[in-house]
Amino acid sequence: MTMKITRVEAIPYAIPYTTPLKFASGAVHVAEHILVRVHGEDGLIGEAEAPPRPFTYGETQASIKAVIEGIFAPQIIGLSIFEREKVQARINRTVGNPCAKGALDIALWDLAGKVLNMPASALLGGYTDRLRVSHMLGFDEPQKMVDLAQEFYETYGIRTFKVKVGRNPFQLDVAVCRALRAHFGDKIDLYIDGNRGWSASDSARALRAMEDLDLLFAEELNPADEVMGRRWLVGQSKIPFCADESVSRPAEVVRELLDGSATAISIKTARTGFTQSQRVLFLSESLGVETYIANQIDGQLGTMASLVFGSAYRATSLHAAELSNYLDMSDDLLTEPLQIANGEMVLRNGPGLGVTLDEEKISRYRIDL
Ligand code: MUC
Ligand code: MG
Repeated sequence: MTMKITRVEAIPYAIPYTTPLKFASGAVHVAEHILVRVHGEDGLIGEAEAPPRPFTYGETQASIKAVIEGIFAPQIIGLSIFEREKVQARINRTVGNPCAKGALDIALWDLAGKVLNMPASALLGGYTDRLRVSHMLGFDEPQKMVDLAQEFYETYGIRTFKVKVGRNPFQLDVAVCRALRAHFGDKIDLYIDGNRGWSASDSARALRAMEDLDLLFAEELNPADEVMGRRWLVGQSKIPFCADESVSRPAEVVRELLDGSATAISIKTARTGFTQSQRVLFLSESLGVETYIANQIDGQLGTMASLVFGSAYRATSLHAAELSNYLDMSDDLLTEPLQIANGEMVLRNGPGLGVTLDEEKISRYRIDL
């Protein structure tokens, strides 16, 4: 079947957060994202969301729009929507730009699903229809973070929390984790994410100070570029040490694992789309390395993409997935908002990603760059 890509749009929009997320490498107050729309020749449109993370990958709303419209679109218009590997070969001649590439790829999968009238989850792997949800808790005072966790525990049934750490001195973060464990006992699972905020030595001390808190994972506590310090730290960690922003493509996964700089891998569809996320997943799974679906502070469209990919495979269904931080936003673009109940999010049955966007909301939040 041929079905040509006829047009690619990159639409910037801005939606404020009601609860801004603060973490060691930055803070997010407004979702300044790009809606990517890939048009097929039959009039169907594939859609995906690119959340720029300037402080992580160096992409901005303006750079994503520019690279999609100016560099990628001219190279892929005219290809069949099913020639995903050709699309990958062409866009990966350009290094970097993970979120621009990720959204383009997800929009193509969404379009393929719409053309075939099949859910993208079934095209990917069709393992299950739901994932347990993990919520990310941004920086605050210990009691406020406990109160917020309690609210998500009661309202949505969420039982897994990723605690942002990486502050200096590290004792404040240790106090937060201790307060959460004291409040919930063994009713919740906890893991931590440092966003490169600590040194190797502080990370080691913090992990020792939290040894009794039964943490599931420690994520990116110090920078992977501190090569020897990172390897030293990972070598002594008693829990899997997860690489996140240091693994924005499969080759980086290989380097970190071979180097002893990570023992678990976070998968974010926002930065590796579906096609490169498959490579990251299959590589990790084949090596016996655990993965979990993480959050790039996605809106609802990006969150649905994470659910579609994560639920399609057994390995990514084993751990709770970070699918809830869209709840911190004041509004979103979907006609029917996502739902979390009993700590789970369930797939929609429609073709592609299974969601539809509200044109009125797109016009309301659209901005000119
Ligand atoms: C995370 O896991 O690091 C913070 C920055 C970013 O790019 O994603 C978030 C969450
Ligand atoms: Mg992280």
